[in-house]
Amino acid sequence: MRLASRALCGAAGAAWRDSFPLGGRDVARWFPGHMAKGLRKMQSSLKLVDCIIEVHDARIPLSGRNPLFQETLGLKPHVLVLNKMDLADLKEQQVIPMVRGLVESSYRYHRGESLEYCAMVIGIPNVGKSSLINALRRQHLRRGKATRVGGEPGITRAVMSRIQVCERPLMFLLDTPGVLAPRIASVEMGLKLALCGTVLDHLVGEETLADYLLYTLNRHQLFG
Ligand SMILES: Nc1nc2c(ncn2[C@@H]2O[C@H](COP(=O)(O)OP(=O)(O)OP(=O)(O)O)[C@@H](O)[C@H]2O)c(=O)[nH]1
Ligand SMILES: [Mg+2]
Repeated sequence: MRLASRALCGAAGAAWRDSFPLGGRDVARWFPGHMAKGLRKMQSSLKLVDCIIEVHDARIPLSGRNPLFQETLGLKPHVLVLNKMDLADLKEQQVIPMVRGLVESSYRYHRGESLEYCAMVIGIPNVGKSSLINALRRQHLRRGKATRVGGEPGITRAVMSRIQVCERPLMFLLDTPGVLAPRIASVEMGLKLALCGTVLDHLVGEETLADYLLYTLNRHQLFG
């Protein structure tokens, strides 16, 4: 009710809040065991791959970066994918040629002789890593789902065995669990992450989250 009355009050011409009161709030830590374990396994799987595909939610290109990835997995060539751009046509996506070009122009360590390409798909939770793998497989191989997808964070819980996504060039992808930074840098960042479904709502508080969404929509004059 409080939210609805604020929206109505705005529609009648009252001033919008130009800042969101964050004082005294804190974001609970959310770095469950499967993330720490997943990250260790991702590090030890680096020797199996030529390239890293880092998937982002296009709505939070800055808040959605996890600095841990650069520190721990930064050695290999990197492709950044901005996912959830629903207006983008999948047929236009260039992930496979880009990975191929990047691998061919990079040093491949002990994998120099290998004729196949392998990349690890990483990112924070729920940004669409597994969906991307299934979509590439469907597009290039016309084959069905190979990894589980779901609407809440934490669906993929461990580094999976490699999944073929293309025949020419022969390419495999490793799906991995979404990994957040162990400490979310600010409450506002936590709110953005939660609104995009990458952290659980209760960590920032459902009411605060709803209020922040309303504040953001009002600021952008999105009254629909
Ligand atoms: N609107 C929209 N939703 C998407 C897109 N890609 C994935 N999703 C949805 O986002 C949710 C998460 O997708 P997943 O592929 O499971 O995400 P993930 O990154 O593998 O998640 P974790 O395994 O939990 O880390 C699902 O509900 C998907 O249907 C997209 O391009 N647009
Ligand atoms: Mg997944």
